[in-house]
Amino acid sequence: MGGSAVSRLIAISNRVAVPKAGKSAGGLAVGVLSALAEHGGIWFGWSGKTTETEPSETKRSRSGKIEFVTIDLNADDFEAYYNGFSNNSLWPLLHFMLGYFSFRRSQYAAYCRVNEFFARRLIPILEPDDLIWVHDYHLFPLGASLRQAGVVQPIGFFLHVPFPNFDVLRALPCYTQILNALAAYNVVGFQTDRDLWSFQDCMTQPEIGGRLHDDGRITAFGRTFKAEVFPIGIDVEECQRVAVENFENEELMRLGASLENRKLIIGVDRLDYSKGLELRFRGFETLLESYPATRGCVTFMQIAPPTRAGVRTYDQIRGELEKAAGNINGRFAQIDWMPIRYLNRGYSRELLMAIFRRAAVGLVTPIRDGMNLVAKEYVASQDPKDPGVPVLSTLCGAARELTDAVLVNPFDRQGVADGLQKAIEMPLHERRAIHASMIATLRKNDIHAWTRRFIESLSTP
Ligand code: ADQ
Repeated sequence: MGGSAVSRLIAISNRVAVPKAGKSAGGLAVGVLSALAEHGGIWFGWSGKTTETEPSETKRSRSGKIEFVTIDLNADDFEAYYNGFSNNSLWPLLHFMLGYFSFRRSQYAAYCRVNEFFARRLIPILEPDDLIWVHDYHLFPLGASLRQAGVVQPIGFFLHVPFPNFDVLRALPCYTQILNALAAYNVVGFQTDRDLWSFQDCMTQPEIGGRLHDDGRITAFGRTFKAEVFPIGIDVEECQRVAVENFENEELMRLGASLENRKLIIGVDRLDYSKGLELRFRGFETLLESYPATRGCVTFMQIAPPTRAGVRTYDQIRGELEKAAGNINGRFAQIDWMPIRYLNRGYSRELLMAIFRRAAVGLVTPIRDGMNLVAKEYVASQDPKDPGVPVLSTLCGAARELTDAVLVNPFDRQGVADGLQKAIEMPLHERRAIHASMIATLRKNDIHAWTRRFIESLSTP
């Protein structure tokens, strides 16, 4: 690992997921936790608490090799920074969904203020040999704020979500400032080559004036930096172990008994419009319409806990989804069979991995997703002797690696239905063959490789 073995890693994200019994971490948190567990270091970010007055001092706690350092945020600033600019401007923009996009200057100003506040609170804990790794779109300007305050240590940035092309990005009135802020990092990392190409294209637009060098570095806004692809992975062995260990627990037994001999199709997502859940329900409806033999023989279980409650669009999609599930169940249900089981809550990681192993099909059809770890976890949890089949959207990062999955366009209802039918009917020898090749890909690009490659790049000038 070169110089990185002696450097301390400082990971920074909006939210710090201090491990709690019975609570499972989301996508970004799984990656950051694993990087820090391996390397040791500090995880710095928001505590999850807001205050009406000036936020109190930073809080520190430790668990094994990881020190958690958290700060509270002012309630008004948090609302504008998080629900405002991060989730009403950047999230839809970065997922190519301009229909959900809105912009307010006051929210962007609060976003910059919160990033400066993060920098002010971080600086006192930094040491000369530290490697600083900033995560995700909430913190685009953090590197620039740290540089302005004189921080000279290497600072890297990883974007967990997609990066859109220039014609989408320029809907954001402050897009130049965002690109300028990204040029302050030593390394800017993306999930897939497509995200990197979009970023390179944005940086080299005539109005930006950047230059792409042969070695992949970019010079823009007076600075030269690396921009590279680091597809995030999972801990394959851990997923397999957790799935096997929990396969015979009581809840799994009850699930098995309730399914009788029906095949289980599983979907697991945060309740977010980017995950394409209503379209997914309609794709399943088309399966029941086009392939009548599936009626009474398959059960689709969608687990989707609400996120970002209080943000209008999130409350709205929750209502729409409940309506679609009720509508499809009303149309096709039989006295002893309910086509869709829609569970509007989170489950433990232990139970999820075991449910994945029980499911004949993993239905993962976001309309945009940086990577999508559920797709990878589904594949890793399978029994290699009798594996299930992922039906995967072409519009998520994971589809760039899991090329042997049944790939579908989530907007094409019939295509999703045909994909589901293909997965349901796939013969054992074919399921085994595609599973073996997907597992080999997941092992090569696992979470340890992700961490190692990013830290190596950040420690090499
Ligand atoms: P997310 O959008 O959160 O992550 P994803 O990559 O699928 O999406 O990760 C979700 C994680 O949360 C998985 O580990 C999953 O097991 C867990 N999870 C999901 N639903 C759950 C539920 N109902 N109960 C309990 N756990 C649940 C963001 C980006 C992704 C990118 C990741 C990592 O949007 O594109 O893959 O970061 O970079």
